[in-house]
Amino acid sequence: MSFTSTPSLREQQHPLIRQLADSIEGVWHKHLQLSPYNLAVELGYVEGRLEGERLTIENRCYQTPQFRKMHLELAKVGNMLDILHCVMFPHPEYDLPMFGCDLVGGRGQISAAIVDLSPVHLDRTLPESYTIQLSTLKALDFSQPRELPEWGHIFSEFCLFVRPSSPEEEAIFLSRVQDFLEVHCTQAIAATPVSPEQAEQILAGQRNYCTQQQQNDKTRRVLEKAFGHEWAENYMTTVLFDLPE
Ligand code: BLA
Repeated sequence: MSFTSTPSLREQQHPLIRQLADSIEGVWHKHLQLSPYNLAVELGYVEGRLEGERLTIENRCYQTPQFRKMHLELAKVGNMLDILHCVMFPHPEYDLPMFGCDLVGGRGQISAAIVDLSPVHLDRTLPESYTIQLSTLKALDFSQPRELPEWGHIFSEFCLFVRPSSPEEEAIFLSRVQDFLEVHCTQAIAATPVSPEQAEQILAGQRNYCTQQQQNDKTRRVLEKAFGHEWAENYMTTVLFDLPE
């Protein structure tokens, strides 16, 4: 008999989502000092119904000395839609960008794969140490790049947004996410706190990032259809893209 709680949803997801979830947690465990971050209990595991299909959401959340909240979410709508959503929210006392990753797929095909380290400076630049390291990564050439929506101006010049069209492209995407996380985690553990004035500006940058992400109608529509308008609004502003008090 096994007493470990198996991540039930993970096994049922598209292989790229499963690999990415394992890989994200692997890099986190390798570099960071993780403690649990408690979401409201009723939001850890959620079920609703969407067009006759069951929508299941499974959340994992951690915190570390550098990150206020590190959120990894897997969601599944029947056999139609598999979703991975991940955001790392730094404490505003550190000059660190927002790591974000979203994968959306259905029926064996990932339609949207996006990863970025997004700036929180008012002038939309990343810390110089990030720009230097990210610039050394080799340029990638995907056969189906995707266009960012209007609110996508929050993303950096290093943002990758594609529809991976082969197992090779899926592997390249996975590997780029790992590269971003390696850069991010090693930068984060070396970071020192900024002045209160700078922290205030970083908080404003994080607020802008979250406000723009909340404009994603595609996410909102899925959640609204399954759980209703009010629930979706609450979930988007308190779980997916919340801010510190
Ligand atoms: C797109 N997000 C989408 C799509 C769906 C969702 C259905 C459309 C897929 C497609 O166009 O092929 C749904 N995403 C969800 C749901 C959740 C989710 C329901 O995370 C959570 C329960 N989104 C993020 C993060 C980023 C992000 C962190 O959560 C980026 C770092 C980006 N998702 C993102 C973008 C699109 C998208 C840019 C395309 C939006 C568009 O084309 O309008």
